[in-house]
Amino acid sequence: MKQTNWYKDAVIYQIYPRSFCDSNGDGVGDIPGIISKLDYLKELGVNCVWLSPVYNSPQEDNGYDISDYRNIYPPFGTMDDFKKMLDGMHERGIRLIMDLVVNHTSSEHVWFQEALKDPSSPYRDYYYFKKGRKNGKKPPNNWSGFFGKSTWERVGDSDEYYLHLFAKGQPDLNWENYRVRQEVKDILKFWLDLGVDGFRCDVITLISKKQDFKSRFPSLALTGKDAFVNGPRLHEYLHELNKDVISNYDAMTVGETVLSSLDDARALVDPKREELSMVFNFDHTDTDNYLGIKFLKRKFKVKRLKKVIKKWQLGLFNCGWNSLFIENHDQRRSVGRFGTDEAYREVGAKMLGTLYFFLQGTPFIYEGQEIGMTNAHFSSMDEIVDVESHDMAKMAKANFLLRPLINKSLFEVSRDNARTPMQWDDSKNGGFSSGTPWIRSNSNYQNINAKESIANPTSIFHYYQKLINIRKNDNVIKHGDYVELLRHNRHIFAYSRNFENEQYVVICSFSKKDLKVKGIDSILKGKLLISNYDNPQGNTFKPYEARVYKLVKEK
Ligand code: TEU
Repeated sequence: MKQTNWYKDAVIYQIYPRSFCDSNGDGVGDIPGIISKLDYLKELGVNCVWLSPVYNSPQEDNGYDISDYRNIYPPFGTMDDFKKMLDGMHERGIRLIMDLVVNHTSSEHVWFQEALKDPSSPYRDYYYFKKGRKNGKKPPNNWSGFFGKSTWERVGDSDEYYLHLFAKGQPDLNWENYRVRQEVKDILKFWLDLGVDGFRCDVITLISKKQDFKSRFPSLALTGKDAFVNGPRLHEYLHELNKDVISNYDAMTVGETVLSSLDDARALVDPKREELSMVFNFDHTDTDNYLGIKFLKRKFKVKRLKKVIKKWQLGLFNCGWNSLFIENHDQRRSVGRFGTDEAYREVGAKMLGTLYFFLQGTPFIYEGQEIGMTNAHFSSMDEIVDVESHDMAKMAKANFLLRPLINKSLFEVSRDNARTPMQWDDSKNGGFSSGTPWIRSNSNYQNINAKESIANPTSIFHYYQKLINIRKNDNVIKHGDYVELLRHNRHIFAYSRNFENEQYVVICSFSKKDLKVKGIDSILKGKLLISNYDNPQGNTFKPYEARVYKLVKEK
């Protein structure tokens, strides 16, 4: 099948179904709710949706724990609803990529249930069961997982444990077993044959593990990661999926590649190797923490952001393709983040949008980002549902060294900040549900909601609409090179994109004060493509001002 690389022209909207739109008043978003909002997505202008998991699941991790890969979680709807939604998207020129969670299943998946019931069942080898140390009193090794605790859970009072890099209801699949790989390929085929256009591959860099299962030197987080991140057979497995399934369709894959370096990423997306179409890198989300640990918050600095953006823009130029994002369901909201201030919500959101939309790659927008939804400002653990936050809170209780660090930042960095219900209008619960939402709505829905944003021509929504429009068939954004400008300026992030005789110059201020920017006089002569203020004042930039100029060079 010919690969058209359509994803390079896509703007992708992420839907977190639980929080998007509830059609039946049970407090949980659902697929009929999504169907009712397809015209909204069309109006925004996106041409692809990434749907977070809708498969059957006990929802310990809101669907990232799948118990049946071929059926829909009943509160979200039915397979018929799903097909209706897919058709509705395709009719509107919107593609759909599914979340593929195959590093682990739910512990309620029939494979795991069979494996538990009978140690001699072939399903036992679908997972990692290992004998504990000290006659089973201690886990097989000292590895610690993504939610802070040991990666091992004891099986009843036997001496065996099973591996789980995330919550204990998410046992890791054993990809060494060719039958597991066959099962995964069958799942991919099932959804592609239904007409989906690709997959966002959850924690795909964790699927291959070193097989020694020995303890490692303890570290503050993720002890043992050299054994389970970017494991020895990762590339082989991805190539196998691509060769046997993906390449038979015009489908794309974007890997969630936690802890991957630029070199790892280059190999993963190198078209010649036939592995993934794109990867998500997280370097920019670590510009406001220490050691890549989000609980260890650190003051944001523009220069750190400049450095990582440049690294990835140059690093994948002509040899790969970036995915671009500032929010998702695991990150807190970008309003008030990355050097912006919630008090300057509108200009700040538009500035960040400008900054990443002119980069090379495929931009993603997370539901609510396009209307400038804000963090939830939680004040009690009772308001928080997320398993990661609760696991972290437990760890804080148990570890007096980490306690002050975690407690200090937990409310602020909890993933639930991004999971409060989508704010559609100023009615009860922001129009998300007529019942009681599964998680509380953000109290500011009366002012911040989609209805208001659509009615207001200068809203963040309309700004995003413009950004999306500019990208359509734009060669400079798609093919141009990246040149960093004003490198030493601590408040201005500026770069140019250059293609043939055209140049775009993006200038973004991260200052709350008016700022005179030196050295841009020749740029100011260009045509202003977009700006978040009405009347730009020469070389004076207002708080969080963003401008993009187009210059045409004489041939
Ligand atoms: O996330 C993987 C992942 O690395 C995150 O858990 C990350 O460490 C954390 O959220 C940062 O705060 C994916 C999914 O996006 C996430 O929602 C799931 O919980 C996780 O995998 C397990 O499937």
